[in-house]
Amino acid sequence: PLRRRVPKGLKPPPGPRGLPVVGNVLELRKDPHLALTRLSQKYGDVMEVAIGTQPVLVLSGLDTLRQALVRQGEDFMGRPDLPSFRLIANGQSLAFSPEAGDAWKARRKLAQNALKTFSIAASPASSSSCLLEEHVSKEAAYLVTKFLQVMEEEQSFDPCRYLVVSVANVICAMCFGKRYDHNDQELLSLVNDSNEFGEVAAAGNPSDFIPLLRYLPSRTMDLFKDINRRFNVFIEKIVQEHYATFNKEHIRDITDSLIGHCQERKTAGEDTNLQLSNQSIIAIVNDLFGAGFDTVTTALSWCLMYAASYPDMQKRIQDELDQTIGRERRPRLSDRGTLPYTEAFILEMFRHSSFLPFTIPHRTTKATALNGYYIPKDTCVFVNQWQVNHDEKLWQDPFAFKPERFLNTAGTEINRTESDKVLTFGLGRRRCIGESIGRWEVFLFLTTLLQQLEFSLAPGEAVDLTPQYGLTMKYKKCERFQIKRRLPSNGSL
Ligand code: HEM
Ligand code: HJJ
Repeated sequence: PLRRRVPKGLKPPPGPRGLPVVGNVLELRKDPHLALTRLSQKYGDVMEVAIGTQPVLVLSGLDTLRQALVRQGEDFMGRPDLPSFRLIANGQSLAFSPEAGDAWKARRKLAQNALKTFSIAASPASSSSCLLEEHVSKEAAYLVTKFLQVMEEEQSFDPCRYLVVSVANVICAMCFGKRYDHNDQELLSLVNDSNEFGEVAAAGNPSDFIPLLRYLPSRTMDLFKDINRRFNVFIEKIVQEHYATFNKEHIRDITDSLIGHCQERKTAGEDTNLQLSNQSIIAIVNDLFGAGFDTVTTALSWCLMYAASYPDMQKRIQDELDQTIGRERRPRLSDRGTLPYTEAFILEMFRHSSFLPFTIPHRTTKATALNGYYIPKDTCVFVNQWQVNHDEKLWQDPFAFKPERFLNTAGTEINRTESDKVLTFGLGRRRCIGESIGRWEVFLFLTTLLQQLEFSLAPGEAVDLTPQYGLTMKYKKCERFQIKRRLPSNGSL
C-alpha cells in the first residue's frame, strides 16, 4: 500500500500485503464475506485491504461497528462514488448515490414519511389495522391458492417464482396503487434478474475498483445496465400516468405523495434553498420498489428453505399458530407479540443466512480515527454484517441453526439482549428505512403460509444451502419444494 502521513499517536490500519496492481482482489474473488471474516480474525476489527490499487477499510465486530456507525455516525455516513452505482436510477439513487449532504437528508426524510403513510400508519378507512396488513393479507392468501394450484400441476416446484410476484405486489400497491398478475411479463422482466443486480452492486465487485476490467466484455454488466434501464422505463411510465391523473386533494400512493412534494416546492418557490430536482424526488420510488421486493423475497425464500429443511421447527411454528390463532381466522400483525417461537425462527433466519452479508459500502466524510487507527477522508468502508452474526465471541455454536437461542428457558419470551446482536438492517445514519415494513411483511407472509400449508423437499439428493455471494445472497435455484394443505388440527376435529 501507499505510505500516507499519519498523525502522531495514531497508526495506519493493519491488513494483508497485496500484489502490485491487483492488491488483494484474488483472495476476495470467491465469497468475500468469508474471506474478509477470516482476515479479520488475523488483523482485527479495523483493517485495510487493497482492491486493485484502492485502499478499502473493512470493519467487523459489533462494538466497533456501533462506535463507527452510531457514535461517529457523521464521519462514516457517506457512500463511495463507484462506477456501477452511477448506473442505478440514473445516478440519483437515495441508497447508492455519493451525495450525503442536506439535499440527501431531505430526500431520505421524504422517503421515510411517504413510506410510513402508505404502510404502517393507522388506516381508519379499512378493516385492517393498516394498509401494509391489508396488502400482505390479500397477497399471502392468493399465494396459498397459487402454490396449491402449481403443486397439483407440477408435483414439485420453485416457490420463489411466485413469492417474488406476491411480495412485489405489496410494494407496488404502496408505491403505485397497482397490482400485477403472476404471469405479467412486464413485472416478471423486472423482478427476475435481481441476482445479476446484486452481483454487480455487491461490496467488492472488482470492476468498481480496477478500471481495466470495465473494458472487458461482461454479460453480467450488460444485464445490470439493462435491468436499470428497464426499471427506469417502468417507473417513468407509471409516473407519467400519475401526473396525468394527479389531484392534490386525493393522494393515492407514494408516487402521488412525491409528486405532491414537487408541486408544493414549485408553488412555494423554494427551489433556491434546497436544490432538490423533481427527478431526484421521483427517483426515490426506484429505490423503494427495488429494495421492497428483493430483500423481502430473499428473506422469505430463506424462511421456506429452513422450514422445509427442519420439519420439526416448522411443526413447532404451526403448533404455536394453532394454539394462539387457530385456523378460523388469518394471522394479523397484532399477533406478532404472541408468537415467540415464530419470532425466534425469523431472527435465526436473519442471523444464520446473513443474506445481506455487507451493507451498501460507506465512505468517510472527513479524516477520522477509530480504535486508535487513522482513517483519511473519502476512504471506502465495507461493513461486515456476516462476521457479527457468526462471531464466536457473541454466539454459541454460530454455524448451527437454533431458534431457541433467542428464547428464555421457558420458551415464552424473546431475549432482547440476544436479538439486539443480530445485524441485518445496518446501523446509524444509513440504516435501512424499510426495517419495520420488512420485519412485518416477513412475519405476516410466513405465518399466513404456514397456517395453511406444510412445506417439504422432494426426496433425493440433499439441497444446497450455500448462499451465493451478492448484495442479497440467495441459495441455488431449487425446484424440489412440495406442499400439502395442512390437515385439520386436533382442536377442530
Ligand atoms: C438500506 C436491509 C427492506 C429501503 C438498507 C441497508 C440494509 C438493508 C443492510 C444498508 C444499510 C447501510 O448501508 O448501512 C434490509 C433488509 C430488509 C430491507 C434485511 C428486509 C428484510 C427494505 C424495504 C425498503 C427498504 C422493505 C423499502 C420499502 C431501504 C433504503 C435503503 C436501505 C431506501 C437506503 C438507505 C440509505 O442509504 O440511507 N436496507 N432492508 N429496505 N433500505 Fe432496506
Ligand atoms: C434496486 C434489485 C433493483 C434498485 C434501486 C434502483 C434501495 C439490499 C440493500 C439495501 C436496499 C437498498 C436499495 C436497493 C434497491 C434493485 C434491487 C433489482 C433496481 C433498482 C443492502 O435496489 O433487481 O433491481 O433501481
